[in-house]
Amino acid sequence: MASVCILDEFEVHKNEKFLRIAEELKPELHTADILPERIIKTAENEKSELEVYEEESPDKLKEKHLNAGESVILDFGNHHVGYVTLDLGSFGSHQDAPAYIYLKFAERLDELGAETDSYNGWISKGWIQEEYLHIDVLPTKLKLPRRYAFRYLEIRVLAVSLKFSLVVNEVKAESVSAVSEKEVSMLRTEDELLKKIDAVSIRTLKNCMQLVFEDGPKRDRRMWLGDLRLQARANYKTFHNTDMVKRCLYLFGGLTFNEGKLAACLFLEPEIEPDDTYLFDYALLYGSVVLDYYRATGDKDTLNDLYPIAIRQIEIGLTYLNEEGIVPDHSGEFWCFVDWGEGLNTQAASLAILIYSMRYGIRLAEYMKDEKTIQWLTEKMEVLKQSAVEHFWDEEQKLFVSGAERQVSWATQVWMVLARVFDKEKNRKLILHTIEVNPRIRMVTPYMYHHYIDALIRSDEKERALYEMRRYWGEMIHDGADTFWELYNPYNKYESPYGSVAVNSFCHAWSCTPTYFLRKFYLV
Ligand code: RAM
Repeated sequence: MASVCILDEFEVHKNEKFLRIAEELKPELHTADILPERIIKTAENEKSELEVYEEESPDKLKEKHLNAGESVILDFGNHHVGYVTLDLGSFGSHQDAPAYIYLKFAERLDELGAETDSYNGWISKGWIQEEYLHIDVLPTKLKLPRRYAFRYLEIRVLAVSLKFSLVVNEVKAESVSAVSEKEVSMLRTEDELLKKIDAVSIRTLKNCMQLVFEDGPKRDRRMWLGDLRLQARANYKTFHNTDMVKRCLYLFGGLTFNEGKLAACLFLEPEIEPDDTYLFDYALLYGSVVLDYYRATGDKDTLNDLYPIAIRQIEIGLTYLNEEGIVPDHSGEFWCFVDWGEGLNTQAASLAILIYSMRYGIRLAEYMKDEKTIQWLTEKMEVLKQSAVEHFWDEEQKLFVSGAERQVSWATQVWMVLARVFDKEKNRKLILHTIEVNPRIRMVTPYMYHHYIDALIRSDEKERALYEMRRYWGEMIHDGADTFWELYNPYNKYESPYGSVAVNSFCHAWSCTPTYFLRKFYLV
C-alpha cells in the first residue's frame, strides 16, 4: 500500500488571468451515437481468463425476456467514453414489482469476471463501474447520470416477479471527446503490428482528451501533470490540438500553492481545484511540457507567462538537496513518483529528474535570453551531475544504485541516462548493460517504459527501442487491449498498485506515446 502524503499547510494562489485564459480555451466536446455490435456469451479458458464463446446480432436483444438471475452482455466493438441510455420494457402481465437490475461496465473482457464485492484496496471501490438499480415503472428510457469508460456492458436481472420479465429494447451510448480520430492521418507503414500499436495509442489519447487531458476516463478522471506531459507529446504528432495543451498548462500555472509549488494533479469539478499532493518529479517536469509546447507552437506570450513558474519548480526542487548535494530518500512516501514498481527506491532517480529538469530549464532560459538563469543553472547542474556519480555510481557493477540498501533498478538507470550524467557513448553502454543484467526491480507502467524507450533512442539505439515497443505495447494488444493500460507488467499480468486489477484503468493516457515515438523518430 502506498502512503499518501497530505500536506499540513495548503494555501492556494489563484492567478485569475491564467485561469481566464484557460477558461477561454475550454473545448466543445464531439459526440457520436454508439450502438452495441454484438451480444456475447463468455466463459473462462484454461488460463482463467474470459473468452467469448458465442455471439449473436444485437437485433436479438429485444426478443429476450430476462428473468431473475439472467443476463446479457453487450459488446460495443471498441473502447468508448460516454453516456448510456437504456430503453427498457416488460413482457407478460402488468409489472407488479420493481425490476431490480445490476449493470457492469468493463473496459476489457476480463473485467467482467473480476470479483468486485471483496475489493478492499487502498483506493476507493467507488471507481468500479457497476450500478444496482430499481426500476419502478416499465417501459422507460433510463439515461444513466454517470459517464462511463467501456467496451462491454453486462445487464443482469436481480429480481423481477413471477408475472413479468425484463426486455431490453435498446442500449445506446453517446461518446464524448475533445477530438475526433478523423483528424489524424494514417501511419505510413505496411507493418500490421505497428499500425495497430499506433491506432490503439491514438484511441487511448482520444478517449482521455475531454475538457482537459484526463489521466484515465474510468479512473482518476483528473489531470495529472506527469500524464499531461506525455499526452501533450503524443498530441503534437496526432491531433495537434495545441489549445488543449495551452489550456492545461495555464490551469496548472494558475493554481499553485504555498511557496509556488505546482500540484501533482487538478480536480475539475465542481470547480477546478488543485490536489493537496506535491510530487517532486511531476512539478519539475512542468518545464519540459512548457518547452515542448513552445517548440510546437512558437507561442512566445505563453512562454513569457509560464517560464517563471517552470524555473520556480527547479528552485523549489533544489531546496530539497542535503549537504551532500543529493535528494534525501523519500521512497516510502508518495513524494517522487517515478513508477509504481513494488519496493522501488526513488532516491537516485529523484536527483536524475532534478538534473533533467534543469537541462530543460536552461533551454527555456535560452529562448527567454535570460543569461543569468542560464549561468546559474548550468553551473549547478554540473555540480549535481558530479554528486550523482559520486554517490550513486557503482564502478564494480557498472550501474547506478539507489538508497541506503544500494538498490539497482531499471528506473534509476533510465533516468540517469536521460539526465545525461555521462556522455552519449557511456550512456549507451549503461543502457545496454542494464538490458543484459535485467535488474530485478523492473518497470511496470507504460509511463516508465516511455522513458526507457526515450533513453534508448537518445542513446542511438533506435532499433532496440522499436523492438522493445513491439514487445511491450504489442504484447498488451496480444492480451486484448483496445486502449493501452495504466499498468502492464509482462512478468505479472495481474499486478495492481491498488490491491486489485478491478480498479486499474485500462485506458490510461500515459501509455499512449508509441504514436509519438513512431511518428517522430521512425515513420516521419
Ligand atoms: C495514479 C494515476 C495517475 C498517475 C499517478 C501518479 O493515481 O494512474 O495517472 O499520474 O498515479
